[in-house]
Amino acid sequence: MPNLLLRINLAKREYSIQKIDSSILSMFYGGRGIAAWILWNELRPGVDPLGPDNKLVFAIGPLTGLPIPSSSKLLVAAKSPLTGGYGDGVLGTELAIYMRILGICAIVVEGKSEKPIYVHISESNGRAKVEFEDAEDLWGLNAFEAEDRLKRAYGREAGLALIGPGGENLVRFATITAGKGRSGGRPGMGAVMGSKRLKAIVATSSKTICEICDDLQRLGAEAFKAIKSSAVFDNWIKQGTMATVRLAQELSVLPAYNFSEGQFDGYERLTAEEMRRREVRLRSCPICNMPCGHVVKDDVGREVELDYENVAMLGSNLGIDDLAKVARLNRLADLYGIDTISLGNVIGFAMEASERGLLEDKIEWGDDKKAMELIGDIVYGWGSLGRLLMLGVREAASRIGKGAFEFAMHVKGLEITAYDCHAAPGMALAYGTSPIGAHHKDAWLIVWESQVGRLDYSRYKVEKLVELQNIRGGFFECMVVCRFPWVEGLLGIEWYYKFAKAILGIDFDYDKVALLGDRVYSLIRAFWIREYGGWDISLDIPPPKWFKRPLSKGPFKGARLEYDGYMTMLRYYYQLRGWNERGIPRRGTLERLGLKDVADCLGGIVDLQ
Ligand code: PTT
Ligand code: SF4
Repeated sequence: MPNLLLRINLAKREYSIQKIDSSILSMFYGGRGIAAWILWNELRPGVDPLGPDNKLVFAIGPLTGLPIPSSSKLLVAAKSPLTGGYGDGVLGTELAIYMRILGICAIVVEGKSEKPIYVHISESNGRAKVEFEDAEDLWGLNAFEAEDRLKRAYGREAGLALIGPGGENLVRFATITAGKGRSGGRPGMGAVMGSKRLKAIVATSSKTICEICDDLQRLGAEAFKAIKSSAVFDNWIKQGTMATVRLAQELSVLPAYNFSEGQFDGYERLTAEEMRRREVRLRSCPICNMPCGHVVKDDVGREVELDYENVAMLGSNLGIDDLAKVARLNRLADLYGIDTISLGNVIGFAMEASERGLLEDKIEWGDDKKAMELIGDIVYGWGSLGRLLMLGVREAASRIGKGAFEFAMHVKGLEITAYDCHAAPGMALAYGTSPIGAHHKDAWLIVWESQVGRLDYSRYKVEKLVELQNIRGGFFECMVVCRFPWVEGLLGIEWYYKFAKAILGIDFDYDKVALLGDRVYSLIRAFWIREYGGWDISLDIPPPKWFKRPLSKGPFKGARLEYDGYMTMLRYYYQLRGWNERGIPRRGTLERLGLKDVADCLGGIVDLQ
C-alpha cells in the first residue's frame, strides 16, 4: 500500500519525503480521505485559495496503479477558489501509476514559484527524486501543445498532470488535465495550480505498472476477462456515457435552456448515434479495457473526445442542437483546461440574464458563435462579461444582483452537472449534499429514482443516496480507481472487496464502507464549516428555479421541486449522517468516527449538539 507523502515546496524549490502515519492510513486508506485529512490539518483556516499558502494535493489509493481494471485514476484536491470549501476531482493519467510504483500516496504542493515552473519526478535508488524545471516556454501554451512538448522531452510513457491557459489565468473552474481529454478537479483545481505558477507535473519510471502479488495479478486478469464478457460491454463500447443523452430526454432530466426544462426539441442531433457518425476512434485512460473516450471530429475537422455531461451542458443547456458545433466548444474547453460543465452553466446563465435584460451584451439561446467568443473572453478575462463569468455563476449572480441568484444554477458555488431536477427530488438532494458542491460523482440516482417513483419524497430515497455516497464518494474515492466498471454493471462490488482484501488484508463489507463514508463526509463537512465560520442550512438547498418555475412540457409537465418535501428529506439525511438539524456533525458522531481532534476544533466555532 502506498504510504509516502512527497512534499514539494515551489517557493524554496525543495522537497522531502515522509511516511504517512499508519493510524491515519488505516482510517482513510488514501485518495479523498487522505487529501481531506491533509487539508484539514495543514491549511490555516480562511486561507486564500489562490494564495501561496493553499496546498494542492495529488493522491492515489491502495487500488491505484495495480494490474486491475481502470486503475489509473488520480485525485486532485485543495481549498477551492470557486466554492471556498473543500474541492476535488479525479482524472486518469500515468502519473497515478508512477506514484504507485514509487510508493507515494500523496504529493503535497506548497508555496508559489516566482516564475512559471514544472516539476519532474523520477526514481533514484528506489526513491522519488524531484527536479524543478523552468516553464517559461510552456506558459501560455494550450493543454494539448504543452502535453506534446513534454511528451517529446520525456517520452510517450511519461505521466502528466498539467494546466492550460484557464488555470494560468485563474479561471475559477479551471481543471487539471492529461491525455488530451482527461480533465479533473472541477472546483478550480487548475486555478490553484496556476496560482502556484506550476504548469505541469511530469513523472517517468523504468516500469509502467506496479507488479505486486500473484494473487492480485490473477484476480486482475479474471476481472479484465469478466468485463469483456459482460452482457453490457458491447453497448458500452458503442456509446459510453453518450447513451445518456437519449435516456435523459426520455426521463425528462436533460438540461435545456439553463435548467429550465428537462427535454430539448433538438436532442436527436446530439445523441450517441449522431456521435458514431462522426467518430474516429476510441480512447481510454491507462490500464482500462472498457474505453469510454469517443473521439469525434468537430465542425472544422479537429479531434475531440465527447461525454454526456459535456454535450448536455454545451448543447441542450445552451439551446445548441448541432453535435459538431458542440464538439468544437468542448474542444476549446479541453485546450484551455476549463471545466465543460461549469462552462455550459455560466454561458447558459449569461443567455438567460441577457434574455431578461440584465446584461449589456446580447447573447441568444443557440448562438454557438457567440458562445465560442465568450469562451475566449472567459479564459483571458477579456471584456466585462468574460471577467464576470470566469468567477463562476454564484459570484456572477451576486455581482449582477437584481434577482439573478434565482437562476444561478449551483450548490455551494459549484455549478450543477447535467441533470435537471424539477422532477427528481432524490437527485436534487444528491446535488444538495455532495461534499464538493453540485456534482453527480458521489451519487447518481436518476435511473433508480425513475424506477421507484420520480415525484416521491420518501425516506428510502435518502437511504439510497447515503448508500451511494458511501460507496462512490467514500470507498471508490479513497481506493482511487475508476468506478465505471461497477456503476455500469460490468463488475460487481465484490470484485473490489476482493482486490482490497488482496492488497490490504481487510475484509470489506458495506458496514466498513459506510464507516469510511461517514468519516470522510463528516471530515469534509467540518472543513466547510471551518472555512465558512459556521453553517447555514440554505447551503444544502438547490437553486430557487427548480422550486419556483415548473416544467412547461414533457411527461412531468407542471412539476417542480416541493420545498417542504425536500426539507424533510434533508433533515432525514442529516440524521443518517449523525449531524444535527443545522447540518453540523455532532460531537458524538465525530468521536465515534475517530475524529475527536476535529470535534475539539469545530466545537470552538459552532455548537456540536
Ligand atoms: C468530472 C466531470 C465529468 S463527469 C465530465 S464527463 W463524466 C466532464 N468532462 C470534461 C472533459 O472531458 N473536458 C473538460 N474540459 N471538462 C470536463 N469536465 C467534466 O468533468 C472521467 C470519467 C467520467 S466522465 C466520470 S463521470 C467518472 N468519474 C469518476 C470519478 O469522479 N471518480 C472515480 N473514482 N471514477 C470516475 N470515473 C469516471 O471518469 P471531476 P477523466 Mg474527471 C473531455 O473529474 O472534477 O470529478 O469532473 O476524469 O479521467 O476525464 O474521466 O460523464
Ligand atoms: Fe477511463 Fe473510461 Fe476506462 Fe474509466 S472507463 S478508466 S473513465 S476510459
